[in-house]
Amino acid sequence: MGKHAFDLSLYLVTDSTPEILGNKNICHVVEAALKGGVTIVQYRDKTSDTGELVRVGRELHKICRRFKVPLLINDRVDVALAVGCEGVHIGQDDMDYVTARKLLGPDAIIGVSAGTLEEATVACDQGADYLGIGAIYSTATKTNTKRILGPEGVGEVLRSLHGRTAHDVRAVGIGGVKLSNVGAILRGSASEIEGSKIGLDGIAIVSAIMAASDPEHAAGDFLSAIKQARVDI
Ligand code: TZP
Ligand code: MG
Repeated sequence: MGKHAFDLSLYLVTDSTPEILGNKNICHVVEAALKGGVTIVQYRDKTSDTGELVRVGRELHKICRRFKVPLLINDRVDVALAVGCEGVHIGQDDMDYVTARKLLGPDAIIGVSAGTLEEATVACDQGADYLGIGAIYSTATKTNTKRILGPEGVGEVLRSLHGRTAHDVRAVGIGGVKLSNVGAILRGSASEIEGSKIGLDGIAIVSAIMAASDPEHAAGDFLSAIKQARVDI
């Protein structure tokens, strides 16, 4: 899978906590979400030990490959290497981008979390393949978020990045995304500068899919809402 072919439209971030996953099997939930149309998956698990991360990561990778969807690992470059998946997603407190790139090589997908324009600019200049910008709204899934940007704040980061860095980086928004606010997020963060459209390439979701009673249906609804919002922009 060529790294430049990846589609950020509907980005699923997993969660293994009982509050969100309940007693469901993570692989079943991810497979259902893939059937519903998720375009990229990040295995995010802050509690399992390394052995478990590698075991579950390999299972998830097998499933994602059947759907030709890339799998990224949150935080852990070593686990991504052990799983042999498409890449990682790193935050500001994780291994730095340059070292991660050295370890993973040019073909890996490396995404970086950015909560401010400064963080976004650095990640972009270093060559991150995409940015995860957030939090858009406050969320019980991650309570240590530094800033709540709102759709307008996300739009401001995207506009300020435009033309400031060597290449146009792609971006997803994350934090508090629900079916009822997808349209507002995509429209509220979109703008146009000198004829070029500036906006999010997709949205990243944890609980609204991972905790859904029917993750396939939930993912399908999100994909339709994203497509509809794109028509409107
Ligand atoms: N980073 C910023 S907010 C967030 C992460 C991982 C959690 C988003 O979770 P949810 O359930 O989609 O609001
Ligand atoms: Mg992290």
